[in-house]
Amino acid sequence: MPTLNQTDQKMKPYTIVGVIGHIDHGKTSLVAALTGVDTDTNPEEKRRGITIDLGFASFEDSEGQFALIDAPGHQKYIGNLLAGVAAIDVGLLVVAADQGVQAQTLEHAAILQSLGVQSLIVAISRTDLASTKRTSETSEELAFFLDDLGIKCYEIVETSTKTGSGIETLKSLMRAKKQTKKRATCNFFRMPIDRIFSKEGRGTVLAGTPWSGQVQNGDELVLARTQQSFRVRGIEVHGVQRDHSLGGVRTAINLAGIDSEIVHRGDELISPQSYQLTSRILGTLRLYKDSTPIRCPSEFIFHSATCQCEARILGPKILHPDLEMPVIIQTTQPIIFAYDQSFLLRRPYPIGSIAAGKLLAPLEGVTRKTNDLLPLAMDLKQGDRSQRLTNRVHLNGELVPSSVLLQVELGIPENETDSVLRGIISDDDIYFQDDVLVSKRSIEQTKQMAMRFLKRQSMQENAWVDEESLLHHCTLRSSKACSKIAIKELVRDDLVVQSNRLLALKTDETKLSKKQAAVLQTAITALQNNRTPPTLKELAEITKQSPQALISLMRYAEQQRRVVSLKDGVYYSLDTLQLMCEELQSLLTTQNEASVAEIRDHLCITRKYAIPLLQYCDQNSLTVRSGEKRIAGDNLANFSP
Ligand SMILES: Nc1nc2c(ncn2[C@@H]2O[C@H](COP(=O)(O)OP(=O)(O)O)[C@@H](O)[C@H]2O)c(=O)[nH]1
Ligand SMILES: [Mg+2]
Repeated sequence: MPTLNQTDQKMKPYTIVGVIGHIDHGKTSLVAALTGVDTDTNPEEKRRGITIDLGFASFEDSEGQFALIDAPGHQKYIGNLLAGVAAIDVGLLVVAADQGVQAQTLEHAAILQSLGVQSLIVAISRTDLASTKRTSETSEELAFFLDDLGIKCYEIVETSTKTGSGIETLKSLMRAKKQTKKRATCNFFRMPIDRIFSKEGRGTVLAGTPWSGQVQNGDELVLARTQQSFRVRGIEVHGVQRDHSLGGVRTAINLAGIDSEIVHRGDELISPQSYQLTSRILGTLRLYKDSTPIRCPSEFIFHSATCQCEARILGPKILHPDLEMPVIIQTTQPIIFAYDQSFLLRRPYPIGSIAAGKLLAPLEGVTRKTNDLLPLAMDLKQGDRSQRLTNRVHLNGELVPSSVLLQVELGIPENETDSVLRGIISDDDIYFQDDVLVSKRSIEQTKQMAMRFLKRQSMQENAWVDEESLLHHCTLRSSKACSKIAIKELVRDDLVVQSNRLLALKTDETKLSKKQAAVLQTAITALQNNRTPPTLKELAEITKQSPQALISLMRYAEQQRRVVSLKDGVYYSLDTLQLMCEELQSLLTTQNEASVAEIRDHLCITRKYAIPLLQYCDQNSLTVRSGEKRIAGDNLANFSP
């Protein structure tokens, strides 16, 4: 929503008034009476005597500046109206005294309410064409319908542009509703474009009401849809050149080198690396109460900010009238997302707006099913700021808490982001690792997935899986950071055992199949009391297994502390290794240091075994290299493998 920035001291209170109502009820005439400007400027508008596109005019007095947006009343141009009223502060609903309440009177009132416009003024217009009785009937009729819509708070004024009656009262009502409150706002600039025009010698000018942030001459802005960057060459506010503008103020921006052909109403200008485009969104929606229930998926015309496109509501299965429901929206065009942004749904047939709602989270990169996602919408809507962040982390599984995420996607004002973040990091449900927030729930899910994978592998006689493969499997559904934490915790909690880069489910031997146990026993028998035992390849031949399947069993035996694995596929039974280490100790006690050849001969082994054995000894501080020789290491005296 528009905001005024306290830092902009020079500006008077500034209020945008959206003028709405049924066609021919006197909106354009009222704007002219208030501002002296005829907003029906285009030739077709003149010829047909109707407003097709948005009109803009303003007046200023000692108390403030009022920007008026004259919206077209005709149903056919309601898209233009929506683009215009997306960022207004006050609604001015015009109802002709002589015509009474008409279809668009009510639709427009409902739209304003859906968009969350709090301030409403009603002008009962053209009173010179109606009797006093008729005028008060129109007034009563309107009160009845507004009450039915749940709109209770509004001011009412009777006007005639012909006689000038009520115009001053209308002005003073507007002054009473002027925008003086400064709202906390997001730092990133965003301006939905509602008007594009060319100016002699200056090229294309894009106008709209910035929703957030500030813009300065010379800034770089991005046309969101095309992701092209342009430099700001000029800024105008109500026809006056300015060096900057800000949220909530009607602004016209001249961009260097932009071609008017590439910009359309509904496009947005944003600061670089700020707002994101999305086309799948979690939100909530309320179907108007006069609607029938609607089955989903179902197609609608979608309006948000100044953009209009088609959208599909993917879920839930049925939308019930007058009930706030979580929804998943798929738009045909990517749109700019901000937390709590209003949207409206219309149907081309039967014609009219049918529902309104709020956007709560972009679903880019979220692969969870509709039924899992829908329950999160209400939590995102209702929770306090830190719950909101927690829920977003649960939704995405993992998030980088950037200022764009916090300010734009969660609506947390900049001065509160630190405390919200500190609060959530001390939360047991969220992990903060490598600058990433990870949800405990998604770690638990990833753990289960990893366990299932290891179980499947072990049933295929491949109990030992290398870490990369397990990580790869987990990242099919979870993020890398989350998968890493999950694996680390499984090992920490002793559910999974790790041997170098290999991982397996922790089981006991009874869980080996009979066949596996027999194969392992054959292999271990071949190793026992053997200083030059068969290596892995030879063991595979002896046991008639593939080396891959045997590795898995040998890792298991290692975990069970029955064998020790050295380099180059050499395995020793535990007692053989122990015996050789004792012999090595006595050698290095008698002669302080020994060469590889001396050790080899002393232990009665060949070089093929001596090299991996000494590597193992060096790694475990049983021996220490000293040039070409070995001396006793710290652990040799009391070694147990
Ligand atoms: N007599 C009278 N005619 C009015 C008044 N206001 C508007 N009109 C006429 O009503 C018609 C529609 O007015 P306009 O401002 O274009 O309505 P809009 O479609 O709501 O913008 C025009 O012919 C106006 O001259 C009024 O206060 N008194
Ligand atoms: Mg008009």
